[in-house]
Amino acid sequence: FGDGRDWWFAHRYGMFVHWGLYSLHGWHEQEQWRRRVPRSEYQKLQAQWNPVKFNPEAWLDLAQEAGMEYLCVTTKHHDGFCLWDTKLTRYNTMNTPYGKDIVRQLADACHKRRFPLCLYYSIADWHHPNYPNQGRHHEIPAQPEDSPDLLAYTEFVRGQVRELCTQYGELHGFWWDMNVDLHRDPSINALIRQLQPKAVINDRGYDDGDFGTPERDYESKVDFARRVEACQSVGMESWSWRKGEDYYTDRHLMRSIAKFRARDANYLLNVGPKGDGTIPTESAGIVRRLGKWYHTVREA
Ligand code: FUL
Repeated sequence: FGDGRDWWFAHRYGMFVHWGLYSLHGWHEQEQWRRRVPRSEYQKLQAQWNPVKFNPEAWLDLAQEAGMEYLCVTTKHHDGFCLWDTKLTRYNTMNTPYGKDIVRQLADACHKRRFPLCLYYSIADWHHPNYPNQGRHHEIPAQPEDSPDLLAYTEFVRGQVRELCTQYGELHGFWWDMNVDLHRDPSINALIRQLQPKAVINDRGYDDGDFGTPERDYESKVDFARRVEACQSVGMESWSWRKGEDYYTDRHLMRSIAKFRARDANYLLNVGPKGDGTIPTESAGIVRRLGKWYHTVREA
């Protein structure tokens, strides 16, 4: 890049975290859609959100012990629930028994140890009345109370981007997910670039961004002509914590990380904390064991 975003080339391995209301049930981050849970039902989880054991230092200790060099965390997944003190919807962590801003705590902890923080943000939104849900793949059919309006929704996204890029200090990345039918609006990434010059931006937003994002095991289809950050979860079924999850073997994940590393690509390995805020023992174990191996690879 030749600018503030160059940190990314020296930090090849990061921790991805999927965490939100869905973590309370421990089934899947797309529970609302996959199980066709009515919105009125799903949003009741907000009243149960109380991750009293959440400790950002513990997450970062694990990441650093494992040789990971940046963090990327879901600020809002497809369910629309926001993990920060947003003024643009009441569907956020402040209006819960917990009542505290998760992004604030993570940002403070990251800044204290100069650990790069990237924010994941889903454009698909199963809660916001203006999101043009049409029952497409990964979409809930519009509800009677909705008023689908792509432009109004885009302004909501812009407002949230502004909050995230102005209230939490320095960000190192913005990780979009699920753009709306390739709705193009390069002004949104331009806003991020203006407010957060170190932030790398992925390709799932309103323009092509800085890098491609192959996920899971699709290495063969990857376009290495452009910059790449692969992502993979420790669990085979879900990105968020799942009871009874089948975890990949260490060997499988090592092979995957090594493949991308050999192509000078970045790699995000994902864990899903439980509803109480702790990272499950199985996932933490995988991350730690891979870390022992990764340290030797990095130094080689
Ligand atoms: C996908 C999402 O639909 C999954 O839930 C997950 O967040 C993955 C990283 O990206 O597009």
